[in-house]
Amino acid sequence: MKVLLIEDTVTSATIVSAQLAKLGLQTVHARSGEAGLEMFKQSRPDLILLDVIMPGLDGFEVARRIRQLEKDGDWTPIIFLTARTSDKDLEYGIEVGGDDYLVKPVSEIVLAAKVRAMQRLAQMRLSLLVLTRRLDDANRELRRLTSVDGLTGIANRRCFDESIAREWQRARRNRLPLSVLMLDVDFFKQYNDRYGHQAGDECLKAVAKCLESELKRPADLVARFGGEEFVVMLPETNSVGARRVAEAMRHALASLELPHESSQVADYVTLSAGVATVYPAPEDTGSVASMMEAADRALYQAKKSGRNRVAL
Ligand code: GH3
Ligand code: MG
Ligand code: MG
Ligand code: MG
Ligand code: MG
Repeated sequence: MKVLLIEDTVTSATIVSAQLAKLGLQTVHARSGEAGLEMFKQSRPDLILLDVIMPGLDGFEVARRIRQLEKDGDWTPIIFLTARTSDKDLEYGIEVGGDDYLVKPVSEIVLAAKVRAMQRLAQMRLSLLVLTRRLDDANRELRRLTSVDGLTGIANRRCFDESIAREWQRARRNRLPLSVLMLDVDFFKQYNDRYGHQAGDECLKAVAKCLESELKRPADLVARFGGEEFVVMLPETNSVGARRVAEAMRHALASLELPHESSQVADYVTLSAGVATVYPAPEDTGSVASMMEAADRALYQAKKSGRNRVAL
């Protein structure tokens, strides 16, 4: 533990330094408020013992400046060591940022006890910082867990719902197009029947990864909507662009040629996609739900007209 003693009177400083040395504490001594502030900046002490009456910057002003210099969450304990005995002075010392106020001369026993009290406070503060960091980590993990699909690791429905609501409002405010794709794996029930549920799960993971790798913009989002259905949000994308993305995804999955012997459209895993694009305006009364329904209807058309295709 390093102590910064700011004291203009040499005899006084010598006595306190000796007392601190007996306590096993390393002391640096500044003989003025100005020098004390410099030493504070350079040596970052664990404790400051601060005289009040000094030529130039007095102790109260030094304490005030130290508190200003400290960054958020920083704290160095300050104990005033002074000849001023009035309650008003004590009150003022605490107000400007001091943590304790001792009247000179201070006995070795009192000084030792007060130093120990500050050490205990500093320790508590450290524990609190550690706890806060753990809480932040836990919060971040919780947010991740509630927005990620457990099987595939991509966004889940909840995350999608939140994102699309936000994007819808943004699109409305800025009169920008917004597109969604509904994707559904073709004949997936047969895939499970043929290869087993475990293989089905692996297949869904591969599909998710494949779809995600087709996203180009940071604002785009692919989520697992449920079962073997996926949904893609494409902000600032018109229907031409949306269709292009849907086709790219369909093509990317087909190109993997994941074997699917029980499919009636190909001998590998394929998907069908429905595209919906809206151009909402601020006065628009439409809703996210109606856009999703439109995408779902388009998906139904894609299924009905043969699967492994994109419909608008
Ligand atoms: P279609 O081409 O019309 O979409 O036919 P389909 O068989 O894919 O559609 P259907 O909705 O009849 O069946 C979906 C199947 O997806 C049924 C269900 O067992 C399977 N499935 C849904 N979620 C999961 C999952 O998490 N893991 C696995 N392995 N299978 C799932
Ligand atoms: Mg003095
Ligand atoms: Mg389905
Ligand atoms: Mg179905
Ligand atoms: Mg399906």
